[in-house]
Amino acid sequence: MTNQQGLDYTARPGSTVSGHELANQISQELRLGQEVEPSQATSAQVYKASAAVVRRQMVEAWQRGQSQMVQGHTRAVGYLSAEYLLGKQLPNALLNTGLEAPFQQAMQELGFEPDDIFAAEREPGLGNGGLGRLAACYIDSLSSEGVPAFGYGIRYQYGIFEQAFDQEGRQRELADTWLEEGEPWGFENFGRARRVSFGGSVVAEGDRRTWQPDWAVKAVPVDYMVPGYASGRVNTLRLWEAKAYQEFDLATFNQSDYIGAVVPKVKAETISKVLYPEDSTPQGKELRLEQQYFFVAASLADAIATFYPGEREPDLTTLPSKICFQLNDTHPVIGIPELMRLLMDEHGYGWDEAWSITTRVFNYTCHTLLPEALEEWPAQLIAHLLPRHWEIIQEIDRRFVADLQARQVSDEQIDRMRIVTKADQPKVRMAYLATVGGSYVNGVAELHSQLLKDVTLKDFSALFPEKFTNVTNGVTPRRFVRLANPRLSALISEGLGSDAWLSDLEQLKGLEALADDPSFVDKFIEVKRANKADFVAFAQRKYGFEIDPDTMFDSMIKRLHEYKRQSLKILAVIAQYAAVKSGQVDPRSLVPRTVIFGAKAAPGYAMAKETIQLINNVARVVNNDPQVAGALSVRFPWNYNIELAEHLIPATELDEQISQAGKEASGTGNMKFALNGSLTVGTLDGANVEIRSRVGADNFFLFGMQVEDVDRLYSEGYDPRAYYEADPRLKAAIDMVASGSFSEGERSTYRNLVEDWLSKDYFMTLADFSAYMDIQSEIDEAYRDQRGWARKAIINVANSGFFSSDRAVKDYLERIWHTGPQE
Ligand code: B1N
Repeated sequence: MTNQQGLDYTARPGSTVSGHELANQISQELRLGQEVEPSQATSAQVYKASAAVVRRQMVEAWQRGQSQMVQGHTRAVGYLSAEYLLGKQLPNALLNTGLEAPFQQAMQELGFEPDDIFAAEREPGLGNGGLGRLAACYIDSLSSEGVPAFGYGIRYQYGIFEQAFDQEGRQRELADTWLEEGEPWGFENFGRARRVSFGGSVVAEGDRRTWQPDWAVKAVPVDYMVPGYASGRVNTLRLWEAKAYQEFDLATFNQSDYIGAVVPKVKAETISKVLYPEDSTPQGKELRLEQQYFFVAASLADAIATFYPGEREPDLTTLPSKICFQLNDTHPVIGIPELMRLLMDEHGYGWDEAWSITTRVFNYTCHTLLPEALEEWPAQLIAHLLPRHWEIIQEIDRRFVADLQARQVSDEQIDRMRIVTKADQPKVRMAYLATVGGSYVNGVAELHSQLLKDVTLKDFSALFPEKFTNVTNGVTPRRFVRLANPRLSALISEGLGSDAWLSDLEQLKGLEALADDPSFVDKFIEVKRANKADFVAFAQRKYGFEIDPDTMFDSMIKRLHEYKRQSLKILAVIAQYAAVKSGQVDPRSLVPRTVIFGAKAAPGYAMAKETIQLINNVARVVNNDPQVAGALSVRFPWNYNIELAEHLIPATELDEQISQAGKEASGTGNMKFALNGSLTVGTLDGANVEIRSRVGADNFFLFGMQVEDVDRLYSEGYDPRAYYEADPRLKAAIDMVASGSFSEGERSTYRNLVEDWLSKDYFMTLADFSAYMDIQSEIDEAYRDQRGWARKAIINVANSGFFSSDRAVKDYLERIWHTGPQE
């Protein structure tokens, strides 16, 4: 039996194991590996044993895939990403390897509840948000499509911080101690450790220049298996951990400097200690550059060692036929000068040959439009940390400028395009380096790619149009539909007659016809109702919330950022509340809603943190006011992560995607919601544009200014106060915040927010407010017709197959990587 990629279904690693056999293996693992009798084992112990057993089931396929990759002739993909937001591994590994049913049986036999076992896993939160989750979806799809691939990244000891709220509703950050009790999936592969060096100087020997670094760390790979869904392929996610060469300096210790003796170790291990918690706004910190170079240098050396095993003088002119590297945003771009250095200084190639190889193996994905989010490193910092790379970057820049001059580009334009800025304190523009040093540059949604060409990288796209392309993001339907929403999945399979949609998501189109089948609509409504009930129970258990299941679940889950405009949502809630309090609106006339937020703010982002505090306090006031009881409540479950997303998305009816037009590169939550039968209220931004055009304008709640409107208003001069004066609903809402209604009378608590709204409002929240309130009334009207709403939701599901990460990966294969499944 083969699937649509022509791969052998029966090659699923675990497909031949029975439940009873699996139970025996888990029992054995408990007894021999953990010295506990199965009947006495805790959930955590059973989880750990199960992971070990499942992992063992994959080893053979993993090794087979590795040797086929090295011996075969299919170009592999090396995905270079500083972030992987993986989520829990056990349920996903069971599904992809075909071990789900045997595992259920095994747990029954051993007397455990699978959900209790899954609950014991700590999720690896090695990413901030969409960018990191996208990397996780892509490695899943690469394996599922049978493509030989590596994910390369960093095994942070502490992932994205754990969020808590204090008494005042302010965010508190706690360390994410996910490795506290060990972790059963990663395999520390000491045999493949690499030396990564820093600092020092460059010395000339004849016409050769060599780097003499002054310190180095050991990069130890921790390997994770990435099983494809029903593909039989298991790829590797290789996350590097930094270790000291000198664990302990005995000479220093002997001088009684006990602390001094461990300083080198601490310094080395700091590199992979913690994930930077900034999303979309990188801070130019030295440690961050150390992290970037650390994982990229180790990965490039590892890839060369993998494809030219044991070769002292490999023919690296063949490297582009072996592997290509995708740069996930600018974070790994230091890999371009690093490969140049390897080729020239360590393997003796000349500049031109090295450049020809380098520019054919790298490609760059840009994930942003915010100018402040494009990384620029102070030249001084690079020169200090990586002196040889700094020379190479200058030479790339020099040659690039010469090339531009030869093309008769004006001096003014050349200055705009320089990789190294002309200034007293020059900077290296990493996005430009990536554009010049690779073959392709892609944006992550149609609109975003267009704006990259028209605005952000305009000069480059004018001169090198063939480099620019688009790949609209996608999400894996295995984790975000099949595992997160088993009820809907069963209904889809029933409707379509099979579960083949899980590896060919465009098949969802077949559901469209069922949107007018009353019995299917009934079942769909029943699925959503049951998912809502599940979420109510989950939120009660985990957060102590009392949520009324007979309200509309209206969710906004994403990083807290001004451009995403959580403040627009909370202002609308306040306006609604104010209208009830002032007697203008009868609460019984409202469609009852539960408004749910999930968001972490970067710890140093004051405005975002103030917004979190405001949301928490609006929740406190509104939820305790009997006047709106049953009509409006606000919930802010803390520590939004993959697990919460997996519970909330299937239960949501209305999804908020309300960023200022032209600011959200793509969004991927929007795709997950549409696939799970929520309707979107959104601006024409990022992938919203493509979602709306696929599901149809009637099935999407569009509002607000478009990119051109935003540009026009900026150039005309934007005055937010005029909007405050013009819409009494807005005025009432802001006045309520300013007067201390959500701070026990204290007027200064939200001063920064209020001042910003009235005087700057860079993302034009106030300008879009009226349109947003109006669309919410339309949404209420639509929701009153429950069958009509369900019909729209079904049409959303049916037309969202395009947003599978399998499709996105196939686009990359065709447009950028020029490779495919292992032959
Ligand atoms: O990448 C996602 C997109 O869907 C989102 O629209 C986009 O905002 C997100 C620096 C970033 N862009 N840039 C980042 C993350 C961490 C960091 O340190 C930048 N994240 C995005 C996937 O394409």
